[in-house]
Amino acid sequence: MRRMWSITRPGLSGTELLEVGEDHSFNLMLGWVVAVVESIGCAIEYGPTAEEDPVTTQGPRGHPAARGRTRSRLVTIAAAAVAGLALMLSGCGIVDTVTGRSVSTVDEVEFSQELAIPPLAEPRVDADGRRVFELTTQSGEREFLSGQTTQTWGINGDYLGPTLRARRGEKVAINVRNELDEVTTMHWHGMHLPATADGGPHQPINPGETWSPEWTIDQPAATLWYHPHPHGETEKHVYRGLAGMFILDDDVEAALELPREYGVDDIPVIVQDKTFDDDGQFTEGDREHAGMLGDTLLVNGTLGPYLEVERELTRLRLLNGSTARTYGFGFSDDRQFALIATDGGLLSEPHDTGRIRLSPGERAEIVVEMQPGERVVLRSYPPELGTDGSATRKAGGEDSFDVLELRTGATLGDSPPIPEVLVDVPRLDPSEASETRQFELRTRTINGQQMDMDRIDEVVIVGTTEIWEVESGHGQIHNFHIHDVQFQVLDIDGAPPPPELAGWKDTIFLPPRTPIRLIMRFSDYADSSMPYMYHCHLLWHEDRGLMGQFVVVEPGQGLEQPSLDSGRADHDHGE
Ligand SMILES: [Cu+2]
Repeated sequence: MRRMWSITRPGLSGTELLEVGEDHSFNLMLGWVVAVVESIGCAIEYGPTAEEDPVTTQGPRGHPAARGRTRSRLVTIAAAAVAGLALMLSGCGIVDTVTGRSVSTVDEVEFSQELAIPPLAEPRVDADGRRVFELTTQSGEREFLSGQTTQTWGINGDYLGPTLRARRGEKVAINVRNELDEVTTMHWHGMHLPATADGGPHQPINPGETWSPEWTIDQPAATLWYHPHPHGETEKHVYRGLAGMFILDDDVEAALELPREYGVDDIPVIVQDKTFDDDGQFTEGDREHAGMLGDTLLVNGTLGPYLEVERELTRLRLLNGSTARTYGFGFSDDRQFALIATDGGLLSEPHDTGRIRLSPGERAEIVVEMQPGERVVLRSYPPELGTDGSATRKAGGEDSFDVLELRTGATLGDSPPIPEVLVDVPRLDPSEASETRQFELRTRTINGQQMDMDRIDEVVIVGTTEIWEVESGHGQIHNFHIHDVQFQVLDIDGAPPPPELAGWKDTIFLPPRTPIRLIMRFSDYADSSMPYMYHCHLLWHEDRGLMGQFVVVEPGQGLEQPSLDSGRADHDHGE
């Protein structure tokens, strides 16, 4: 039996490889070596086999990663000692050592736990008509693995947080209390709102304190989410469990015949990858190009989940809540499904497809049809990353996972067919753009600069439309998230966007060296003293400096120096 779940770590550290990997010629050379070796058909297995290590028979739930790595290091040393000979004779050992190994949990997951549905938060309505939510960040523990207790963070609980829900036109107020021992923040990802309410690094919440932003919901129905955004620490805070879904409703969506009974035929699906150590704790710090890639999935915090489907049509609100991993979602029998919404809301019409790629932070609402007496698995197939050679493997581009099993009983409730037309998505007109800006992402920088809390990178005039050209300027993947606005994709390397990228988006995947033009309108909330963020949503990249700041100002308004120092922790980007 092959070890299917453990990532063989390279001999170099992730950081060292990242620096080497920045050199395109090295990547080309590596790609060439890999191609040659793969054409020879080498297959040296590293790590223990099931016969050698009984722990591995636990499949993807056993998490023998640490032992596998120890052995990998021994093998690495041995391989290095005979490097010259190995290269001449086969090359296999060296190549496998340098490039890592893909992960697959396909057909390995026991779907033994019912999918947890995050509870709907129950806000009170105050005298001013505001819907008031109470959130508390806290540490906790949970038994993900049978017999082992994992230390976690959560919101109003031990892991993840409740689903917030509000309607267009409503005023929301959210009290976020921080019961952690360190500074955090809470960002409303995808929300159009004042910069002071955004929950970025300039709104720190000190331990024991409460932060209380409020704003009026003024955007279409959508699947948004919330998560911390502390300067340099976002990866850790999200990875440990601080995140939740934020569903927006409106009259337009409500008038459509779509599945919308929460937890029945409208299901949140928050997908996160983890690696557990021998003690059942989340491992932190073992990173490849994209960041930390785990070998085990949690869905809504459930390991090995199944869902008892009750109706013919089920709406899945997919959220990639992972820190680094990009997924290629589809079903185990390759059935088609209807993509109905992306980050910022419904598409103009359903898009029938068999795959949807989601990079960290992206969402997709899909509707899947089931027959009575069926089982089908939501799977992540190797995502199309556009990378070459080893960069693909290092970014998780060869990995596949069984995510969630959908089961039906002997009968199913009726569902009306999905409407053929959904909503009007008015196209923003590039001829109306008053500004075009370029953003080139590299290993540690955007446009050659690392994030600086005290530097405003871009100044936008309120009420204007802009075009932002974003591109990964080297051989690795990134993505790009803009706070405050939903954007549209004008073109990708000059070509019009495919249907899945034709709707409202706030986060977009960036394949290597592929220019993507986005268009967006900054309609209101001018505030020259408080910036919004734009950044790579691969959270390790963000923490390392792939982030910048923009302010939205009134025409002719001067740029005030933001008062940015309250609660700010010193942070080293790791030069
Ligand atoms: Cu990045």
